[in-house]
Amino acid sequence: MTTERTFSIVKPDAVERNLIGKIFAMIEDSGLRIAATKKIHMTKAQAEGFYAVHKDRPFFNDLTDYMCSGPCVVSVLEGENAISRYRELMGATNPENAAEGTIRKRFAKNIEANSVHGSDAPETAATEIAYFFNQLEIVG
Ligand code: IDP
Repeated sequence: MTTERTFSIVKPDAVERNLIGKIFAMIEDSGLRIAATKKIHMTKAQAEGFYAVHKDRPFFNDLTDYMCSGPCVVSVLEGENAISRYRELMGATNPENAAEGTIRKRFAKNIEANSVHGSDAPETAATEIAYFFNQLEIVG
């Protein structure tokens, strides 16, 4: 059994539609714990830094515009196998392919405005958590 931390964003499309509580309820009902959370409004530069891995993709400019188009909620989630469990709870990137019962199936508007982000591996989780939180803000 491995207790892991993963990084989550409730993206601007979901915050705008007042869905923070419903998404947090799905996270907590899945057994994951919220170890840190805050509402922020990213700058374009912060969004570009966060998604730097996608800088050569055709959707990079639109994606980073969207991520700074309104506030979002960044969180650290904790639990056994938190990274893969949260990816499963989120559902596929494109909501048309997301399974029933997932956050994206329930709430995502389209492949870009897909309501949530979750880290895809331990290394990215560590980098993404450190991008937005310092150690004192995380209470497991
Ligand atoms: P993930 O969020 O499911 O891990 P990634 O492939 O890492 O998916 O893409 C990061 C984000 O970029 C997606 O969540 C989505 O917001 C956006 N994105 C991915 N593919 C496309 C696309 O083809 N068009 C527009 N936006 C996209």
